[in-house]
Amino acid sequence: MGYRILETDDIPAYLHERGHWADVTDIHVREVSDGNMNRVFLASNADGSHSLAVKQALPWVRVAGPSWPMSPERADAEARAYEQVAKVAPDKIPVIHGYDADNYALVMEDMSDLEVLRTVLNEGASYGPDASARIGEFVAQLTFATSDFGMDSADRKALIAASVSPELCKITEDVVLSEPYIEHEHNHWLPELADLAASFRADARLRTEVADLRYTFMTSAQALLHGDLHTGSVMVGEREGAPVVRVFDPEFSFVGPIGYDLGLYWANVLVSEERARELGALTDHGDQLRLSWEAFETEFRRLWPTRVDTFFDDAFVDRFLSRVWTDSVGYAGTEIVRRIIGFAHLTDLTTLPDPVPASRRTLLLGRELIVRREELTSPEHIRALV
Ligand code: SR1
Ligand code: MG
Repeated sequence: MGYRILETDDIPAYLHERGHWADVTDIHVREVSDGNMNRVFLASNADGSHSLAVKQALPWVRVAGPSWPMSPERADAEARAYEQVAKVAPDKIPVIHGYDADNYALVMEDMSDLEVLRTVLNEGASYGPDASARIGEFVAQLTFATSDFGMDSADRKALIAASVSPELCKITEDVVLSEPYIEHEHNHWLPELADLAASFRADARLRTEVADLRYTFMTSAQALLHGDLHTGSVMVGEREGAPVVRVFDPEFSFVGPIGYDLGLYWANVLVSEERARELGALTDHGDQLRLSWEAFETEFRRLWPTRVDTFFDDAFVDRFLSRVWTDSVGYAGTEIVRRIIGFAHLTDLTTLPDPVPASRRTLLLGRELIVRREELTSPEHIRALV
């Protein structure tokens, strides 16, 4: 049978067809689709002893509908990314029970006992000691293993070829790395931000710096990325008394600049901080960029002696990490800007009683991160700017 769009009522039979839960008949299913792109169903049985999630890519952007067609092959990219991460950081992703390439559907662990990090933060909780460090480690483990330091050159070329994802990269090249700086029907903003949106469109210096970051995004095949590592792509919680952090939704995965993953996370951390500042509810927000960077750097340097090509010497890793840092600062800026005057906004700001002051502050911060990224060389510099 070819590709068919699954509905809630199809899921029990679909699970049986795919070889799951042959003996389970009392399957209850609910749709919990939440992100911009795909549909997600949770299936469980009556006594709660079985539960699974089914995620299917539609042939369009879910929130836009058929007017914005999008190849469901993005699910292939997601499945491939999970395979790679499972080799090096299996504790940081959901368990994948199977991928159905005909229907672009993943059957995976039900994580409904955990919570989306963005939701937790929006509700006023702190990050705790673990989340950002695990994210930094995740980025280091995935990117080191899939870089020319972690893989033989021929295998790397095969990975790059297999991970090419033109449609999803184009979304990022458009909605993150160009549209917010030009007139585009996708863009929208609060009326009180119209002056800033106009000044960003007229800002030649900003435009050139974003073009530079966009070019790096399009050409720098450093390592396999998650590709959309915002706080809505992270689940947190506790299992058996221990903190749990799971990164999910790597459908934007491709081989690109490492700083894109770190930068996306940092932007979302900084937006969350401005929300908390607005509400007078700051907790540990100001530590998170540093914690994730330190964990990333520590893990990357821990793995460095295992590199497959020792022509890359110890002095080179310092230079490499310093470039990753600078890229990350710049991409953090672009992620902030697009989340306020581009297509996809963030509930961190949109659900504030008055979103204007925090949105203005954050937007201006985003610009500084982009244009001054070369001089912002440490987490302390970013703190001073914030
Ligand atoms: C049309 S998609 C807009 C955004 O949703 C995804 O989560 C990515 O962040 C993408 O940029
Ligand atoms: Mg997503």
